[in-house]
Amino acid sequence: MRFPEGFTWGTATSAYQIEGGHDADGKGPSIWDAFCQVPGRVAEGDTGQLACDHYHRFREDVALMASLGLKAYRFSISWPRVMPTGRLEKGSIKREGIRFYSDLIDALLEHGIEPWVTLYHWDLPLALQTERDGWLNPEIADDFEAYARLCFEEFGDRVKHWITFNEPWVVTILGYGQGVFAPGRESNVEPYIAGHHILRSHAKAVQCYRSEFEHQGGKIGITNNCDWREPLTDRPEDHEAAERALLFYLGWFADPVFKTGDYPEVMRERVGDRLPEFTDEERRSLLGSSDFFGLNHYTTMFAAGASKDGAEQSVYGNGGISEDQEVDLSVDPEWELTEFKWAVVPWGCRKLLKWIADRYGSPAIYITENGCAMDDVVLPDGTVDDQDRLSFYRGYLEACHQAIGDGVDLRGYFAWSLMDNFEWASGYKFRFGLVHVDRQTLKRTPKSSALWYSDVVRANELQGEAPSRCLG
Ligand code: PNW
Repeated sequence: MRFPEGFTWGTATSAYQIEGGHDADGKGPSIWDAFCQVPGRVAEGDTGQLACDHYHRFREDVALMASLGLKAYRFSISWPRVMPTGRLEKGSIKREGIRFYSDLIDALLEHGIEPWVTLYHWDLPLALQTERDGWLNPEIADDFEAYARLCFEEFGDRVKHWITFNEPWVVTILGYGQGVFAPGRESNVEPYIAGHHILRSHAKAVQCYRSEFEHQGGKIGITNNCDWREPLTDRPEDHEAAERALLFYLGWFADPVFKTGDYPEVMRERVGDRLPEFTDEERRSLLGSSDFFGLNHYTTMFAAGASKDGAEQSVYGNGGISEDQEVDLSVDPEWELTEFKWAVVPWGCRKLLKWIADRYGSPAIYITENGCAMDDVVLPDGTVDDQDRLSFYRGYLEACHQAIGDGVDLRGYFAWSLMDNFEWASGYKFRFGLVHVDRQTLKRTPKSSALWYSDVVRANELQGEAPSRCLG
């Protein structure tokens, strides 16, 4: 099984999950620094204060990436590390923070690893939350644009792939709807407002990049997350429920950018006044505002038309504001579960890719995250023989390959994650990494699946010379 020439192979991380150095060199606090201090919000009272200490040890980590044969590395910039207050004010830019990312980018390029940079992976500067209501404030679009411009200016000579936002759905539903992620708010109105201003902020940053930095010759886009929703039965109401669930999950953020410049009709009908309206100019600037379709995909659930006693079975509830969707979700008890309780269903990945290609006119898709949490059983030699993760990656990469066979324009795949890290409200309990991180000593050791994954990468590089080492 061979992937198309030029297919991008990488891993992904995010700043707060790996960097540590939470107050190093004048970094400002983020909403996640604060959220971790609220008793009970994060398992075991864990925080990202030290995390993988990547801020101090990034050169070792880049060497690990090189040893895995990675061609691309997706990471995020911590906004409060480069702009501690989040706003462009006199003296508000931290040169030390900029220096860190600049050195990281140089180290990657020296190893032939292409940097893919996410501007917002959830660590909002705390002052923007406490003083200005975070993503609920329309003016945040100007602050985000100023921050994005700074990044383009400082790093755009070397960074050719930008992602404005990681997973607006998580920011809004988990951060403003269910309150399980920072800033910890619970509402059935605020997610739609926050989502609205995230989309406006995205469009502004893209406009800025395209009008002022065209000469840098890079690409810019947005990454959304979506699980697959399979109709529970052949009943029409279950088919409608599955489609509705996908539109509330992914269509919410993807239709405005890739299809119509506006929210899906079914959301307008069901959410009514709680769903804000775009101006004509905003619609125009949103439509076409992504050079590629970034997708984070993890799992699959069945969807059925809602019954009153509908069960919620996912870790984070049913994938949106449930009363607005009226969809019951469930899983097949036969499906294998990861430690995170997300079901392993590779065919769901293939179907979702096809659904995206069909709905959005075959965009260039990059899977910017896919992976699983599995327990690490450490062997006496310090390595981890993680057969479960290995079979997860084999299954999902086969599904990706099949999707390409179905005509989907899939251009790349980033494994989540490079190494075990701070898994948000779950702290350090779950291990998503290709590299084992020993939390006592912060020693890092490749797991067996990491070696297998690097075989896939290298086999593709060899272009037909070593079929026996290829996937399948
Ligand atoms: C993503 N859901 O988060 C994030 O981009 C990563 O930072 C994170 O570590 C990874 O997936 C694993 O959790 C998600 O509830 C969190 O559907 C929750 C959901 C999806 C993605």
